[in-house]
Amino acid sequence: MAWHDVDSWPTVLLGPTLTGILVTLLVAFLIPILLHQFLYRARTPKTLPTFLILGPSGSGKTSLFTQLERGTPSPTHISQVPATATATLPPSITTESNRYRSTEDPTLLAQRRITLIDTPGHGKLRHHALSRLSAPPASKTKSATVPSFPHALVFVVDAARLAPGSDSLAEAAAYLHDVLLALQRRHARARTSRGPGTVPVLVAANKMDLFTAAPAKVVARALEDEVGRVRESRAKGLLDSGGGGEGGRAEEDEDAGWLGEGGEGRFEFRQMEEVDVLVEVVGGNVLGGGGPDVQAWWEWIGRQL
Ligand SMILES: Nc1nc2c(ncn2[C@@H]2O[C@H](COP(=O)(O)OP(=O)(O)O)[C@@H](O)[C@H]2O)c(=O)[nH]1
Ligand SMILES: [Mg+2]
Repeated sequence: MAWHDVDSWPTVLLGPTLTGILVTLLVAFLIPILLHQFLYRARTPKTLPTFLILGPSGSGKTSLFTQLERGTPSPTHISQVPATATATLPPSITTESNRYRSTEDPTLLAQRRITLIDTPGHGKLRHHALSRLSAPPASKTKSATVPSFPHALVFVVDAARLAPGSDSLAEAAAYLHDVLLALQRRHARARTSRGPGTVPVLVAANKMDLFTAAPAKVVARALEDEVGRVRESRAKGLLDSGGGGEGGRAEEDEDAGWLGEGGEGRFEFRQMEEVDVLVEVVGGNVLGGGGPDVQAWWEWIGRQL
């Protein structure tokens, strides 16, 4: 039977028959629905972008975590294990990828949610945070329970306790140095020439409500100076213990590393841009008589989405 015969199936479909009409209707209505389903699935991320909160003990990480989650800081306790929560961006914040979208757009709402992870700051518990910095990204880890590399980092410091020469400054800088070095190593390990992608790091200079708090610019300088001192002393320590032997050198090349490659003199956060780590120091406060001031931090979070 040829296709142009009166009773062949193309002729039947094109003719004014009930089957033809039904098939046409089905196709006309199903295709847009299926297409929408397909595109929507592909565009909606399965996991929310993760913001990892770290920093020394007492800097205000848990206060910030609850403030961003609930809009109010709650009484905090000493954190022993990482805590996870979902937060929604306040309406006043525009995300970078949705700058030109109408605020009425329903897809906007789905993209305004983030996952926050609060980590313990105590020296012995920092592995919780640091282990995530060498983890594969969320898109590669199948299970949600396995720690994955975060979308961005929030390093909280107490801006009122960063006086030059103080122990608290030394502690904050040593932790920050280790975090930045972990990110630099991750970049060096990447097999593709494009690298593992940029990592935004917010240094949240907290407790700006206290009159002893230094402004963000001063906090940035103090941290840069002290991180520079940490990298000097780490390099010296390695040379001393390396002993100049063959084994010592090989180990040094693999495991050590000078933070901010290339930069020999003063350490600056800008040197981290070479390894796609973008550090920004922004001031604010979670508590305080005048109420919390976390708007600038929310704006930074919005710029990373
Ligand atoms: N004045 C002031 N105190 C704060 C601020 N944020 C946190 N704190 C206090 O700092 C202390 C440590 O806070 P916490 O969130 O437990 O720090 P964490 O150890 O980093 O989790 C608590 O007593 C908080 O009340 C702030 O913005 N201003
Ligand atoms: Mg805490």
